[in-house]
Amino acid sequence: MQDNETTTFTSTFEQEVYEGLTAYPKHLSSKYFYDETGDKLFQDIMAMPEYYLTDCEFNILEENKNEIAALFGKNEEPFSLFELGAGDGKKTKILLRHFVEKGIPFDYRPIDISQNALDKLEESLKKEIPQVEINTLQGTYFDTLRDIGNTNDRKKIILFLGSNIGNLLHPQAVEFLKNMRDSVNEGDLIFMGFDQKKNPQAILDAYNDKTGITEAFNKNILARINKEMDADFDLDKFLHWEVYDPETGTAKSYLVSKEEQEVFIESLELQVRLKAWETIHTEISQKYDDAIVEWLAKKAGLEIITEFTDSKQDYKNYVFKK
Ligand code: AVI
Repeated sequence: MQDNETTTFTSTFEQEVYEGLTAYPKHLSSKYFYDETGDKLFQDIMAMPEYYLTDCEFNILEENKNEIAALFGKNEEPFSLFELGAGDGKKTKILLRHFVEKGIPFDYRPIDISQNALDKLEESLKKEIPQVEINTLQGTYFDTLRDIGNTNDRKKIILFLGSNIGNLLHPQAVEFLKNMRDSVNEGDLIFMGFDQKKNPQAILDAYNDKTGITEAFNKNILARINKEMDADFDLDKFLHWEVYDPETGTAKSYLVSKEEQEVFIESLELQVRLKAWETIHTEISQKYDDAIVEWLAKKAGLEIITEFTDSKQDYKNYVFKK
């Protein structure tokens, strides 16, 4: 609930919706896509043939698991494997299974904002790979990176898969990498996925599938505002629109108002006016090349020690140290 002079809100979500929809041009943050429906839609996206990122990373881990095991488990020193935004851990299980088979000493510490996701992951691991010692950590990236920084009992490896970093603008990505750097010690490693620049059409197809799953995912932010802030967005009055700039490597998602309309958000006591074809920018999905990743690493005080990729170089996992 906001009051006009000294605007106060009951959550950061409310505050950011207010600020984003009273700004010009309008914007909303993609971090708010993820409620239960959004999580489910993202699972569906990852299973779509157009969304090549998942298969690429899956194959890179499968093809290189021996080399990755040698890198992480160097000198047979036990390590803790932290994973930011672990989700269902599907890709990580390739590594976990392999480490167990090779008798590599490690424990797994998945981190996620959703306790529900962590409970499910723990349950599935107990069934599928019961030898893995698992300690879950619930929280935001920011809080948990601080916790990781305070944990110094073992060598640390931090995984950040899925090109999740791509949802951050470059200055935010540098800040995030700096936080990562601050949470590790000499000898620790950071293993991250970065989707690469490629045929622009493949990128547009991945973010604008014909079945409309990505459209529903993008519009879920309006559905959430309807549910959680008592608003009356009519989802059919918006188009999902994707653009990709092959020069900068930035894919951008928009919701475009198909007509002039007014929406009321009860909890914010806010009337939102949209002109016909006015945009709400919702997400960036940055694509990278070596030069961009090297530049980000340098800015954050990290060094790239090696990288793994697929035959077409569509996707890369880089390994950083401090
Ligand atoms: C979570 N993140 C890395 C996904 C991406 O590719 O930007 C989210 C997504 N947006 C549309 N499709 C998938």
